Amino acid sequence: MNVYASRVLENLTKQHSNEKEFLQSVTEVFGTLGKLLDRENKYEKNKILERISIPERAITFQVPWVDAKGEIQVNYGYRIQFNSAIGPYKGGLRFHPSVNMSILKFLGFEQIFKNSLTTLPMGGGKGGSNFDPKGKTDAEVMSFCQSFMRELYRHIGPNTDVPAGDIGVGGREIGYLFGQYRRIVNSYDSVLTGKKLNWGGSLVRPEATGYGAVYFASEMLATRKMDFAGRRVLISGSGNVAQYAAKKAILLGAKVMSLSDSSGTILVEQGMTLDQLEAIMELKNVRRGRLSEYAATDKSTKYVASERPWKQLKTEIAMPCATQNELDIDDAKALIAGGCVCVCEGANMPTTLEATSCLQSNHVLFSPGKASNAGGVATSGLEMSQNAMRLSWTAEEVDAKLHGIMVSIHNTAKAAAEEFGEPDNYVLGANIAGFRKVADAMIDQGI
Ligand code: NDP
Ligand code: 2IT
Repeated sequence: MNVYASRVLENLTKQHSNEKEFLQSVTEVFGTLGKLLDRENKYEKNKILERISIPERAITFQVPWVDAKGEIQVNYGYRIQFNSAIGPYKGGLRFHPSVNMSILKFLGFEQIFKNSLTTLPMGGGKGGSNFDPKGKTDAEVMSFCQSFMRELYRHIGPNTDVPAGDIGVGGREIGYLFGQYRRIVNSYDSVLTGKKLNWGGSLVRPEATGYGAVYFASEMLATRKMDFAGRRVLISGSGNVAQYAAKKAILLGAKVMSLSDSSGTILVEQGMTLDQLEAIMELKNVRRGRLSEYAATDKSTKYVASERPWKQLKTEIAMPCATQNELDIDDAKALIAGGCVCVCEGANMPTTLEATSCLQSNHVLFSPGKASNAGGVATSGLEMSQNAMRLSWTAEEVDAKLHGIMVSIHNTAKAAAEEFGEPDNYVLGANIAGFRKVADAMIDQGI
């Protein structure tokens, strides 16, 4: 690692030794900026690494709410406003019991570079709560969301900070949050994205992250004269990103052989049909059920409890779409042994650092989430544009823009990787391209 980058990382590690995920994401980014930092000393002179790795603002608050038994519950609420050099803070809200400062700082840090890559004017932010929506009634989720927004509203705004969904936050939660914002502020602001269509949402936003990841993987595969048709694909997760990655891959003729949740993996060795996927989506999205329940009703599937997909079947393409650090070094070795040629991250930082270098040194095409899952936030940007113009584009228009953005992110990352002499290193390319734009804006704007 470059001397300047390692000095800043060392200081951060001393200050935040307990923030494991945050330090992992900074290590990944700083570890790839060496050649740029060697070439240009303006970044060190302007203390850019020191400044870009501390959130401009980190808000923590209490979220008291009343459960179905009438008991008061209290959760932690957070919003990390990481960097606003190129636009208002933008990034999702995660509701999951594992949420803490380290996880939200890693997600907010990644979001800075991801949003920069989209070509749209958005800064980086992330927020959420350790609230667990699983097993809660709609009324409990509403009570929680209203209390969360009772504090958050004063920190956000259409030109300040525009949150959206992430794990545990979908259309239902965005609805309750938006309703509460509108009531308090008395203004119909474009202050959240991922809204439902009938009150300001964008067509294709639900599909955007998964579709975008498949568009990105298609571009990587094309560099080796390959595509999705007839290829075996393993996907993890069964939420928003995984569902639509699976759908687009099936539409392109691929054999999608798995989905998973935190309890286990469902396998369909012959490849999932669109009908099977639709039934799974109905179970997950409407009835909020588990994959094990689906497997019990469909004899053509196999359910493996407590396992992730990577060691279950040989695959050519792997798409981790669940959560951070869900693909480790042993999984990477198993994928390589099984003939995998492409790992495309749909989730944020699903691959450990060790697994990433193992895949890269074995010439597996590897895309970091900040490049390949950027279609979600890019389409959030398109939702903001439509809201600002008070009009809506057709599904075809939004999908064409999303596709164009994913091709552009691929080409930008590839060009930066080539410029710095590592043509296959999409991690390096994405980090340098994403960083350069934000860092130069910070220098232009002074301290
Ligand atoms: P959802 O809540 O819709 O789905 C999450 C999925 O991941 C579920 O299948 C869930 O299983 C599984 N999962 C969550 N936490 C864990 C865990 N600790 N261990 C194992 N499995 C887990 O979330 P999304 O699909 O929206 O998000 C998935 C990933 O994609 C996240 O990393 C998110 O940050 C990232 N992402 C999302 C975007 C979006 O637009 N939604 C945009 C870009 C990235 P279970 O039901 O058992 O919890
Ligand atoms: O990680 C992400 O990019 C998201 N969860 C989507 C953020 C957004 O603002 O749409």
